[in-house]
Amino acid sequence: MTDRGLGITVTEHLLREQRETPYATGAFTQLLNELIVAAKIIHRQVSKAGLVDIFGSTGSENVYGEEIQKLDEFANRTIIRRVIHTGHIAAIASEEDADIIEVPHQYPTGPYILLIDPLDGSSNIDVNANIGTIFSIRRRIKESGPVTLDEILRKGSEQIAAGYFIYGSSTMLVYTTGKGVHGFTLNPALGEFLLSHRNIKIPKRGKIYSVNEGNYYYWSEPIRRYVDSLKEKDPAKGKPYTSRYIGTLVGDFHRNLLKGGIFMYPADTKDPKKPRGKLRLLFEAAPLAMIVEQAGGAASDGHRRILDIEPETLHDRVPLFIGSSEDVSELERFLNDGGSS
Ligand code: P6P
Repeated sequence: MTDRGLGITVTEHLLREQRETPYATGAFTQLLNELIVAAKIIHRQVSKAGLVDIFGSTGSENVYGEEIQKLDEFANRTIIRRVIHTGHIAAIASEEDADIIEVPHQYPTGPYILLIDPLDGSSNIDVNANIGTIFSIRRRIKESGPVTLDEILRKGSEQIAAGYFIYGSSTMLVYTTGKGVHGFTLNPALGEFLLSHRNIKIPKRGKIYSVNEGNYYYWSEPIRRYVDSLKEKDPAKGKPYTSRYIGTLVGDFHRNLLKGGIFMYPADTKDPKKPRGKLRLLFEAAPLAMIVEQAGGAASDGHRRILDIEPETLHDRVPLFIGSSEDVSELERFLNDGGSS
């Protein structure tokens, strides 16, 4: 069956994928639909954040010592409330919660574990810049009983689906179930996510690099040499590259996914709080790594494929280099071969 291109709703697309998946029970489709409802509710709050008292901080902090913004908390609660009663999940893990969120006994459970970064880029909420929601879906290892940490601390290659919602000039859903990457744009008049980017493929090499250059002196020497090399004139490699940095991972990742380029959050050699960088393996790096590889790109911690890394704790951080495959490979050569371009 061929796509009818623009105009196909995400629900139609999900049902088609479900029909093409042997033994699909529809549970995954229903779970993704609940995430879509949650995103529409979050979109509504984000789009009026400037008008109601939803800005600002709650005065409390998350496990990373970061101030929890009111929209963060709202997004976290909204997603949990929408999916916790569906009967398709065994547990939820959220970047905003220290421990695994169990399904209350009064609700049925299912085979999936949902991991969420409910509102990525919350520091940008107050300035109306892109923010997003990242999700990852895994199948539990055990048949029944409470989900244990060892069922979650597993390689990203075991994810069965990953995606994000980006709240910006328009609200989009980008997701993969391992059969390519597809983008859907919310038509606010219809309240429907419509297929707008079928089978996204990231260019093999880009001309954009995204990194917080304010941390330059905290990077290792090879990383500094790599970023410096992007600024030198080398027309054969389309250099100098353009620097683009929103400060919201979903926003920077999404632009580079469509246009090509590399996003970097290196380890901080001088901040004991960020020896492995700032970004979270389970809630940010692994889901985006699944998406970028499905789109033909690459994601690495500088030495290892992100999807091969086994977490030690629920909130592990990891250095992240993600985007066009040739750009990530060049970065790795600087790190591993002493900086040859
Ligand atoms: P910095 C947002 O707080 C976030 O977690 C990611 O969305 C973003 O890529 C990164 O932090 C930005 O961090 O240190 O550059 O402000």
